[in-house]
Amino acid sequence: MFVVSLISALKSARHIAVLTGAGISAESGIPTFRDAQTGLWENFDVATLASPQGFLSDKDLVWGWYEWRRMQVLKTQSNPAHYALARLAEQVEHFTLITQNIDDLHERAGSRDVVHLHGSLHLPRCFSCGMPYMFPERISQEPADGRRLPPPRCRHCNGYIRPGVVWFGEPLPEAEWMHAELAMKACDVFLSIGTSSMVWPAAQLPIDAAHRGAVVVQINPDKTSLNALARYNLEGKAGEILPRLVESVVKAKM
Ligand code: BV8
Ligand code: ZN
Repeated sequence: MFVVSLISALKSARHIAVLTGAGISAESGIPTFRDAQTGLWENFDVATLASPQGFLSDKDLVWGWYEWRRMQVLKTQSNPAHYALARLAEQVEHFTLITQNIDDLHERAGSRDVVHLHGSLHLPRCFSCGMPYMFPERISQEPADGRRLPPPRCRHCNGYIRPGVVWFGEPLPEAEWMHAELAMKACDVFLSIGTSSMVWPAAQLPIDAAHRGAVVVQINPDKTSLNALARYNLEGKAGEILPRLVESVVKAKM
């Protein structure tokens, strides 16, 4: 199923770095960024919705979108791809899992120290003073096609609560970015999984890893700009490929 040299590279790696994108959560039923937006958000451009300008121009639309997405995540569970990465982490001395995703499906599959480059749905904060906001225990049922929802207000300064994510045009969190760059510089193998490699600067990580001589492996059903640089392009679904790939590595280590 996998070429011997790929298994051998993974088996002998001291440090494996992984970058995941929305594609790894697709088999959990969470639509990827590139999939058509549905319902209320069908005719809105994602890059506008996921931006400070978008929020400031229509807070209820944007907050409603994130609450709809958060409900989706709360109602779903990790898939075999998430579990396979948690298992792979146990096979190697150093393992860094970097994600562009704002869901917690890696954590719920047992992955630890996940580096969230684009923040998290579960860490809302005040747009004005940055004060963290605690979601109420009771989970509201969002309608299937979504709805506008006024964001809560900050109890500290009465500002608007915003999602704890990195929007387009906003800088990535410094500590997370440094962590990701260090892993890119130190790794022997870099796995890029379920990302269209179109969002920067995250997309730069596998490119720089390849340029410094790491073995870059891409897992994606579609071709991306990384195909030209990756040493191995495994075309298919992460939930099908990753469990088999990790099983092969575990067997090779026996
Ligand atoms: C910034 C959180 C600067 C919100 C997101 C060059 C350098 C730096 C910046 C830029 C640059 N060029 C352009 C920019 C600006 C911009 C950018 O990249 N624009 C793009 C559109 C060109 N970047 C930024 O604005 C970044 N900020 O650079 O700040 C700065 C510095 C100092 C001071 C001020 C500013 C911030 C970018 C972060 C944006 N936030 N998410 C939210 O989620 O709502 S990005 C968002 O896009 C998500 O994180 C998501 O992950 C990502 C989309 O990418 P993917 O994850 O790849 O998902 P996608 O749907 O695209 O693809 C899914 C893939 O999965 C597909 O390939 C599909 O085939 C595959 N797939 C499907 N099914 C499966 C599968 N794979 C495996 N298995 C399956 N079953
Ligand atoms: Zn505040």
